[in-house]
Amino acid sequence: MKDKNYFLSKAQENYPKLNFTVLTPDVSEFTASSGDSVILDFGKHAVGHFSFSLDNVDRFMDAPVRLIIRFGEDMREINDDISQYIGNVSKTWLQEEILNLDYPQKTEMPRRYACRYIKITVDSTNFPIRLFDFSFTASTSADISALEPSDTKDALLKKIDCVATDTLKDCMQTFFEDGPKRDRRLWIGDLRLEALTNYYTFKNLEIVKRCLYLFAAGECNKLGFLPSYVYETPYYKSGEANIADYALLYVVSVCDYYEHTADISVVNDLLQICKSQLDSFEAILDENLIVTRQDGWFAFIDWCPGLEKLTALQGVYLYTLERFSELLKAIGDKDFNKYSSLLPLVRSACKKHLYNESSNAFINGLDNKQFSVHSQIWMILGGVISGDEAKNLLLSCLDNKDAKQPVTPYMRHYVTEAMLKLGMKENAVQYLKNLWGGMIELGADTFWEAYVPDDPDFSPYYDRKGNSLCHAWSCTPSYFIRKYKM
Ligand code: RAM
Repeated sequence: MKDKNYFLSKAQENYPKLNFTVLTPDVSEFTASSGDSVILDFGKHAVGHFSFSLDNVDRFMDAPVRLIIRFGEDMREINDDISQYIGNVSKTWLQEEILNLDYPQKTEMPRRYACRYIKITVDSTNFPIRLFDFSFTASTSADISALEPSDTKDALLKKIDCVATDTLKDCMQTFFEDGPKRDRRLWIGDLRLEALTNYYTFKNLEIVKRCLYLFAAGECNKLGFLPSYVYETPYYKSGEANIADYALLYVVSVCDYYEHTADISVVNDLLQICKSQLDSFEAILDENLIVTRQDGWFAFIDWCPGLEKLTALQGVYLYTLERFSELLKAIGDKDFNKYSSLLPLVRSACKKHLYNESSNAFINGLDNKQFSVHSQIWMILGGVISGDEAKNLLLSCLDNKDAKQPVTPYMRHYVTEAMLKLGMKENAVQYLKNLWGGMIELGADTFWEAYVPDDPDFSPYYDRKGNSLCHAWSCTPSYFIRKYKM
């Protein structure tokens, strides 16, 4: 019987091995009195555990020493005044500890951090102290020795590929985390893009299987959609959101997995769940085959403020239907016709009800007449329009200052994919260079959760300090560069 316990046991069978590397910083020791501070630079972003030693200098320390230890994914996080934090994600994600050390000792900090820099401030000590033996034990389930360099001849793309694989490596722990600083959770949208990139880089199939099974064990909401995220630690827990686009992208993730492995046993285990995701979506279409608005956090698409999402969501549905039909065909499933016959019907419904002939764009009442890149891209990916008509629309919406624009590398992944689908490889290369290259120009060692070129402080959470600077869904340039031989 394929129940929660079965899926969890399959997830456990595929528990990945973690690889550890010990990193040392640029500074080897530091002598300090109250008020002094030092910044350690480990030379690259890493995820793991920090240890150091404390000793007296001349006189026995006489009283406890109080240290403030700040971990920063970049230098801005080291220098930020976190007392001013106003974000809507918990301030406990900001990585800072106060340690009171009673005696000279070696300290192995128990919590895991994501950082390149560590700032140690000696808040209080009676006599000068010596800090030394700094060490950071980094972990990842990626096997670096399995990573072949990309073939690209382009220097910037090469650099982007390295930063992208570093991003993926640091998000690959005992499952695909969305961000090792925050939320350290398994989300479907992130899983899909991490798995895709992993097929072309570290090729760790166990972790993909594990993540697919972890979702299979989750609790669906009353509409029938899978949880959008799950917790794995300290025990398994199904997440509280059930976003429809993520539920659909779970199905796509299973299709991707089969495409890359031809592993029918996993597909057989997950097929019924995939079908039920599409059936649940079909159940919320209106008589014209267009999705109806539902309560709560129903669609994600992107963190763009004020975004209307239903047209884009409808595109995700088509995209999934197409991929799922291909899978069913490949495995000779009896329900192939049931799903594939919907494709042309839903596509023509979209053209009829969601496309505005006078503006040559998907601007419609469903989304309060909002013009967004998101709607156009997902309608293209859903196959509602194609050829020159689609190319012109894609270029014009990206160029239009009045159109809602993507704010995450997640949505920009799908913009890039749409370009490649339309054969616009040159545009795709330029797009990767501008957007991901833009983060590198600003000093990124790993790619960020959100990036708006004109507004480097942009945060979906109202305070940049809450953003994750090593975010799974931003790792896909390596997928594009390697798959499309850029
Ligand atoms: C945030 C994270 C995660 C994403 C969800 C929708 O909490 O950035 O990566 O998948 O939002």
